[in-house]
Amino acid sequence: MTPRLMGVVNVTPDSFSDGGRYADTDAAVVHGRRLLADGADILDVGGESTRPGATRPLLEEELSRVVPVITRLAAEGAVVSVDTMRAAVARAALDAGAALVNDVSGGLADPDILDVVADSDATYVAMHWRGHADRMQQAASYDQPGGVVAAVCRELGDRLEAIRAAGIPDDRVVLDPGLGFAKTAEHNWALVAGLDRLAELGRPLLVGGSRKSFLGSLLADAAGTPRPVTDREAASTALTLVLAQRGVWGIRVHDVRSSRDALRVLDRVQQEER
Ligand code: PMM
Repeated sequence: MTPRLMGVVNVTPDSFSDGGRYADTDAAVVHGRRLLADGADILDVGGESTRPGATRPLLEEELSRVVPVITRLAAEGAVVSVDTMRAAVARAALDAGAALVNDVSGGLADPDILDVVADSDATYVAMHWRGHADRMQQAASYDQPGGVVAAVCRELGDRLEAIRAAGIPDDRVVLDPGLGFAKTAEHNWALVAGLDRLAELGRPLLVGGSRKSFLGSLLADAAGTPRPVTDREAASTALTLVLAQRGVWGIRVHDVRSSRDALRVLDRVQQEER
């Protein structure tokens, strides 16, 4: 099956790839419409930057960034996801029309978020996470047998238990390995190669690798300077194709158009094979 494309609408002044570009409501709504026209299935609206070292916005700030954008895009018929770790933001976003809660902490940052989702009919995306952005890179060590893939399976399995205990049915849960979150480039590649192991948890997978720094370091120049974030699109699109061939449920991307084109090419070849 063709994976869903989740287009990123960051309403933040400081996200690593597009921070500040869509920081006001109107600009974010226009950007969301553009992503829909480009072929997004879901719009992921976020008001907190999670790039390494970022500081957290106040609750009120986060609410005022995301709620008006979600209200408008959902009213226009878009399937909207809220990218938040806070229960109060999830609740307000669901009231504003969001259909998914994308929690990069998998319920660890604010456990009440699980009750909010349980009380709704929203889909819950639980990402693998080991701590807030100001300290996550210190947590990037996976020394147990099986390395990063085994650790992420184990830790996401624990989250799944907590999610079930909160009363969220399995058919509303999607898991995400959390590329770049408490992970080095090596860890990210191991996880992409090890997605089959994660799929054994029995839930669909969402993966977000678009424009992340492991692509920048892969494409570093001869002097070792990483490829800047503005020039990682072809690699991001290639990653979309790899992920689609591995059967993921969804792919979170910034440039929906190039990923949609790639998926159409893949789909056309697969039609021929059927
Ligand atoms: N990555 C970012 C933010 N939210 N959500 C999920 N489910 N998975 C991800 O990999 C993910 C995410 C960070 O990237 P951004 O700053 O470009 O939004």
